[in-house]
Amino acid sequence: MENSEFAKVFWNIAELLELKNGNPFKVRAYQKAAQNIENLSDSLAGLYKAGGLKALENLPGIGEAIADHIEEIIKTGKVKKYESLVKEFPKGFIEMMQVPGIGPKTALLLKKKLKIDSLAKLRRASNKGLLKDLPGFKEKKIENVKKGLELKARVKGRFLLSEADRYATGIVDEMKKHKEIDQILTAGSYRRGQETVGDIDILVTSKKPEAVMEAFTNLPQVERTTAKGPTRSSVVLKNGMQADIRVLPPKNFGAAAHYFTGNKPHNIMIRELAIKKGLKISEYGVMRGDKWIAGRTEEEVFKSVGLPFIPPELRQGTNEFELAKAGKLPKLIELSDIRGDLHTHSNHSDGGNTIEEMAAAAKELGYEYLAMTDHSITTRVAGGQTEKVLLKELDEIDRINSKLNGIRVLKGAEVDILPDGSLDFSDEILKQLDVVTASVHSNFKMPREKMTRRIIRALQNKYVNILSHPTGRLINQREPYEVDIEKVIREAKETGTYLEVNSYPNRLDLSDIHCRRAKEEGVLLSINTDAHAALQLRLMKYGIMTARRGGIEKNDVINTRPLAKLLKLLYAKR
Ligand code: DGT
Ligand code: CA
Ligand code: CA
Ligand code: ZN
Repeated sequence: MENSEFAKVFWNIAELLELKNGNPFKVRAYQKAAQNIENLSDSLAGLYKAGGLKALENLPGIGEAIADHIEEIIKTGKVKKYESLVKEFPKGFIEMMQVPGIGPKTALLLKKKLKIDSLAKLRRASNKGLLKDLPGFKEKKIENVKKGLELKARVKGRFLLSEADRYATGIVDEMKKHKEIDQILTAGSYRRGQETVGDIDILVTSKKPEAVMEAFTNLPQVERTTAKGPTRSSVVLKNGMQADIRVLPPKNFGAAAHYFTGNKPHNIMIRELAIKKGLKISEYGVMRGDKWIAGRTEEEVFKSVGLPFIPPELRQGTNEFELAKAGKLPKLIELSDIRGDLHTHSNHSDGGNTIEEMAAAAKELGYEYLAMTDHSITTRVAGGQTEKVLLKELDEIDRINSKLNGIRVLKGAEVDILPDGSLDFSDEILKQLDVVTASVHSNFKMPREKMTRRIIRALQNKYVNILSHPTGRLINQREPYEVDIEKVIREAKETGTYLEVNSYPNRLDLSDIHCRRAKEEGVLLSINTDAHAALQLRLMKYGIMTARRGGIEKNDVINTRPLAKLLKLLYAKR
């Protein structure tokens, strides 16, 4: 049983309780549990096996009740509470509710008037134009339902990078235990660091392919095997994701690694380049006529067409060949360049750990600094704090800093950008902080102009250092709010505000494309985790992958600077 499966049960329980107008604290508790579980790097089942209920209860956001549910799922595969909740709703209701833009009222109306109780039926009705006859279905509403259906169709079968990572890493670790395996590599969109991954592509060299196939199809992560051959197999994993494996002779490994890393347009471009040089590149190697001339390593493949190694994240079939030819490939930022995290939460707002625990975890990662940016007043649901409470937190940070060695906790806050663009902490308070990140957490559905003006006004505040998760999108869940990101980028440049790359796996916001735009405009970035628990500080790698796809280098990112330089950059706006 995978973490994502547990999380899904709790998301669903939260949703159903919310529909019943259940206790909002309970709803929040289930959501929090689900979110924390999704972002856990250890497996829940493993933790339970090693430490029982106690180990579960020690996790952030997991109380006794939820730990019991987890145990129940492990032992019986289901949760009674959830099953009985589901029974309280009409058939198809829950499926409909999963379409963004459809709430409970709409779902009931659709059922009553048009007998719609499945996505397929909804799609048909929408295509036939039947929705417009329903009471309250104006153009805007119909548009929203259509968009929801589209989003639903698009995300089908794509998984968050973090989920692919958890499986890929688990599988590779497990496979490495087998002595028959020499080289192993996960290729495909996962290796390119794409924000979502369709399936996992694994390549192996081995003298005993059959043994490898045996090991692969018997992995604990495997739900069922869909194809098993002497050198190729496909399986469906426990979360429904497909994984393919290929065993190759060492002679072909580099060429295959290159081919299966893709992407497809990149592959087509390199093949055309090869043809111009009288060569042929395939997944088996580089050929001149009938003669195999290269393919053991990816470097060899690139070299055969006169190019340096192009990092996987840049293999997008855009301008990477031009850059490579001109010797202008960026030297991409690496995880080890990061010296601290500038957006994190403690139990002063909705985080699961104390400031001290967060600081200890940051120190363990080798960081020099960690900004505590707990929520301000407006985000009440997230435990936002009043100014008075914040002042107490600042005192606590002073106390902690006087005890700590080798790491400095920076005073910060994540302030809400209110609908009119003002902030919910006064400048009097903000000026006492080292780091202020500002973000939109409410009123997402504003017209584009108004939202753009709202954000720009916040950037103009001289205490705001960072705009957090600038577009508000939630991958596979929510479209970004309507905002003129070009204008925001220019205003960031104008005001000396930094833009965040939020590493939370369902945010990755700024996206790779927007990172690239920001760099072109000379705007510096801050790659942060938005960690709500100490373990989540490790999410940084996903922000790094996203930035790398955007061609970002060490110097483009403020939190690669040593503390003194960072502070200078943070205070430069005042
Ligand atoms: P995904 O799995 O949808 O997230 O994306 P990828 O990029 O991992 O795509 P996948 O798994 O279908 O194939 C892995 C790589 O194999 C792909 O990035 C490029 C290569 N490839 C697959 N099909 C073709 C093809 O028809 N032509 C070329 N040139 N390359 C292909
Ligand atoms: Ca793939
Ligand atoms: Ca594949
Ligand atoms: Zn945050």
